[in-house]
Amino acid sequence: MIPQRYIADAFDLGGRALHVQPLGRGLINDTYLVTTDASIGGHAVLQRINRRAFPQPEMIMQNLRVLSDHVRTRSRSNDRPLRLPKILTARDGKDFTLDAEGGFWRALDYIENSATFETVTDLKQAEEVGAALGQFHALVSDLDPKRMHATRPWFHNAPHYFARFADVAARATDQPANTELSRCMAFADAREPIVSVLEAAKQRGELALRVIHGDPKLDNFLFDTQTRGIVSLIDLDTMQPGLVHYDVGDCLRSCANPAGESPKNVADVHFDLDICRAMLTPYLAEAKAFLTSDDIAYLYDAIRLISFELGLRFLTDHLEHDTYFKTEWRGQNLHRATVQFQLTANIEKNERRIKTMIANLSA
Ligand code: GN1
Ligand code: MG
Repeated sequence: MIPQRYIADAFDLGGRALHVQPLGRGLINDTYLVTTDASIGGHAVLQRINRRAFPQPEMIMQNLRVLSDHVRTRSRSNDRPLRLPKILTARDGKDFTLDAEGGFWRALDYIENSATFETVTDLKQAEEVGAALGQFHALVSDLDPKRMHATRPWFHNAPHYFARFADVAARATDQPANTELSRCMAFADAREPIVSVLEAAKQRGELALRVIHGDPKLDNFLFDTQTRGIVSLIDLDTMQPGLVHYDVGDCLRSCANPAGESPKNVADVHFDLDICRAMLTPYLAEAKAFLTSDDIAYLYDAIRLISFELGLRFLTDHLEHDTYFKTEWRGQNLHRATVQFQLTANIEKNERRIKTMIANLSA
C-alpha cells in the first residue's frame, strides 16, 4: 500500500502534506483529510475511488467539470449559494492521479468549520436538507442530462437489483440457516411486484430523466458549525442522469429514520412523519417550479421503493459475502438489510398519511 502522504503530494494542495487521517463514514470509497503547511486553508480531501463501484472513475471527474461550468452560469444573486466540491488538480495538471497499483486518487477542497450528521436530531436540520436538495435540483434542472456520463449504470434501477438478488439467492446454498436471513429473503420476495413502479413509469414517458445526485443521504450534507445551516452537498460520484425520485426517496429513507442505518435495536427503526414533513415542505416549495403532476404522483412510491432497494442491495451483498459495501463484521450487511426492510414496512403502514402529506404540500 502506497503511503497516502506520498499520494497527497502528487496534488497541488497549496502546501506540503503534513499528515493524512481517515475522514467520514463512506461505505464505498476511501476518504482522507489532508493537513498541509499552507497558511490559508491548510486542509484538503483526498479520495481513492472504488473501482469496483466505479469502473471508469474519469467519468466522475468529467461530470464534476460539467457541473461546475453549469453552476458558474447560474449563480442567482439572492440565493444563499450551495457550495459544491472543487477539484484540486494534480501537479501534472490532471484531475486525478494513479498510484503504482492502479488506484485512482482525486483531491477536493475541504470546507472548513463544517460537520456532518448520521441521524437527524432536530427538525431544523431536516428543513435545511429539504431546502438544499431542492436548491441542487433547481440548479441542475436546466442541465441536459445527456451531458452527464452514467458513472454507475443501473444505479437505482430496482428491477435490475431484484434480478441480481434473485440470481444470487438461487445460487446461495452455503448460507447457514438463520431466521433473520429467511425473514429478509421472504420480505424481498414478497415485494417483487413493486420493483418496476418507477422504471415502468419512465418507459411510459410519465417520468423524465434529469441530472440527479444519486446519493443524497444525510451525511452528504455539510452543515456550518456556527450557523447550523447547510453549506454544501458533497459526494457527487453518482451524479448522473436519473429520476429525481431516486434522490427524494434516498434522502428521506436516510433522514426520516431517526435510528439511522445501523442501530443497536432494530425496533427503534421507523419512518418519522414530522421529519418527512420538515424535509418535504421546503423541498417541494423549491421543486414545484420544475416537477410535473406525474412527478408528484410517484413520490410516495419512490420513498417506499428506495428504502426497499437499499435493503435489497445490502441483502444481496450479504449473500455474496460482502464484496461491495464495507463491513466491520460478518452479518453487518444482513443487519443493514433488516433495518431498511423494517423502515419499508413502516413506510407502507403510513402510506395514507404520507400520500395526504404530499398532496397537501404540493397543492
Ligand atoms: C453508499 O459510499 P457512500 O456511503 O456515500 C452507496 C449508496 C448507499 C449508501 C448507504 C455508490 O454510499 O448508494 O445509499 O452507501 N453508494 C454507492 O449508506 O453504492
Ligand atoms: Mg456515495
